[in-house]
Amino acid sequence: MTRSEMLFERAVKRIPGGVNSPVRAFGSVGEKPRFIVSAEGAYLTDADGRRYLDYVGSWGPMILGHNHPAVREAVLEACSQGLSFGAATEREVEMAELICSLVPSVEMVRMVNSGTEAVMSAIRAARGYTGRDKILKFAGCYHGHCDAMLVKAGSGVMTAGVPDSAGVPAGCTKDTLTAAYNDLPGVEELFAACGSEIAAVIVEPVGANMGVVLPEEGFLEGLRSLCSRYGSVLIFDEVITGFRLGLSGAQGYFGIEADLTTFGKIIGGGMPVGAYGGRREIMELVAPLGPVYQAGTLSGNPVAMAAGLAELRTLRDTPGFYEELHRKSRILFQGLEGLVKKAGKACRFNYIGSLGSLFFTGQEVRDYGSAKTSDTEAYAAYFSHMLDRGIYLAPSQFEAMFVSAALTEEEIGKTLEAAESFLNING
Ligand code: KE4
Repeated sequence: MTRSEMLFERAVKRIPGGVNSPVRAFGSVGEKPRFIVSAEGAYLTDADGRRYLDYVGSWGPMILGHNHPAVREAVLEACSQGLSFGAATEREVEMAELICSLVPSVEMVRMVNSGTEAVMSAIRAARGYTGRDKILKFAGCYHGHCDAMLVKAGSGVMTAGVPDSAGVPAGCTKDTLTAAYNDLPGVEELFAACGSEIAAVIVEPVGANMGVVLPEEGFLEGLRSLCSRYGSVLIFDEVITGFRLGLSGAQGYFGIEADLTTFGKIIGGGMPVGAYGGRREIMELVAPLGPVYQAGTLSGNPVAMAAGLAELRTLRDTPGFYEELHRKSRILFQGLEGLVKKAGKACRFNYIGSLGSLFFTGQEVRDYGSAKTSDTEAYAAYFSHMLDRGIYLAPSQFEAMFVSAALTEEEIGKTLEAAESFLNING
């Protein structure tokens, strides 16, 4: 029995599913989770001393690679000054100023402790600002686990949202409408019917929680113009894309400004951090300034701020950081795309910047419905094949590959070799 197996045996006795977040249980790939003890650069090391090239990167924060010296030293220095004060600190001011300087649509920002908290708070601010109740989301987009967002995918656009989790009262989802990603006509129809009741549209500007799904030409622009026309708040959930696609995230990449934006992951540099921010007239409604209540014991925690500031400043101050990250990502993604074409296997590869997904389906993947045609058993076989060769991919078809700057072309070549051996065997 491996040490990871022994640890998992203990874990399942005291932690639901043995993990503190479901995807970590490796359930959908039929493997037992590897317990990680350390990470450095592009590599994870598990409890049995096995090293893996990491394409999860803690689900996004590790864009610089693991244990980056600038982040580590900033955290150690902050720790030496005390871990938490429950009081205002300079680092929070610096973080707010930095985010506002990098994302033009963000005039004010509030720190929280997770992406879920950022989304929950942004929705409340949008409802407080508009005095409306309805929220429109898209099937296949994940915005954390606040009740209003746990809505059965694909529930009729016009009908009240049906909870997609036990323990969520129907009342919490009745005002959540769901449309199909990239289906602008469907959204236009919905706005025509009840646009005056819609407080906000929340969208992942690049879908990354159904695998990677790109917005089609005109989709985001259409959401922007509909929200402006009907006085609804456009919320870009940039928990993944924020500072991943570039210093101004997806809004900079696509040239579309959101009214509110949610952040997480990279802004914490690996520590628990989320944030929401946007137009001053909306954010000024947030307590203690206005009537929209939101609070948090550890929000803006000085150690977490130190980690996030070090990461964001490194991204901002490293000349050509994103160009190089995207150059290496293209080598990997175009290499994988070429392999699936050569193997003739029913596969599709979607990618943008340093995010990508291999789908085991012959269909173009443009929304949740098409993503769900993917053969998840084939993905599980691919995952295990790669894991056995020291390549650590997302343990689910419906997640993304996250490329970090620590990856070298040699390691990308090793990844492509491992993928080629799978596709040749299973082509
Ligand atoms: P957290 O509450 O997990 O920090 O963030 C929720 C969230 C919000 N918005 C988007 C676009 C997200 O992707 C997430 C969380 N992402 C997942 C990965 N797909 C986190 C991994 C996990 O759940 O363990």
